[in-house]
Amino acid sequence: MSLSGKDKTVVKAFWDKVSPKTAEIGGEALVRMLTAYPQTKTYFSHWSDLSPESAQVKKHGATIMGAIADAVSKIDDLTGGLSKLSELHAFKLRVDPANFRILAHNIILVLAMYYPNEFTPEVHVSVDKFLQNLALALSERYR
Ligand code: HNI
Repeated sequence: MSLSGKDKTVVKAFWDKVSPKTAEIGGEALVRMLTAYPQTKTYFSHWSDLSPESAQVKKHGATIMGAIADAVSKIDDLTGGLSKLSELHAFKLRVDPANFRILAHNIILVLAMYYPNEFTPEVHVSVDKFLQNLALALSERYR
């Protein structure tokens, strides 16, 4: 399921549109992942507050969205572009890669909430493909 030229154009344009709100979107997506998929909390057990109000969680949501914005700029080579981050999640953080798809799902959900008009079915399919490719690239160094 590789990204077509059109997918890339759609993703880049949509990411330009959401860029002013990415910190907020990332925070909301991470809070929702930790709440609705509580098994994901184990990786953040060293944090003092994992509640929906947690400043630490919100800040990390912004960090993740920063990394995704960077991935958009490397959309032609996600595997190479995300190799360092994949290595970190595989060997240091030891995050089960199934969780990348869970986070991707939550990001899609929040994008649809924040941009009910702009997040058309056409944008949805391209962003979904992009995030699945990103999850795959992040899983690359596990094997
Ligand atoms: Ni993830 C740290 C990016 C999914 C658990 N993660 C990071 C950092 C970035 C990042 C950037 C900071 C790295 C650094 O300090 O150098 N993470 C991403 C991206 C995705 C992702 C782009 C997928 C879209 N991470 C996940 C998922 C989990 C996860 C799904 C667990 C469920 N990440 C972590 C943990 C840390 C982390 C744990 C370390 C947090 C800390 O500061 O202690």
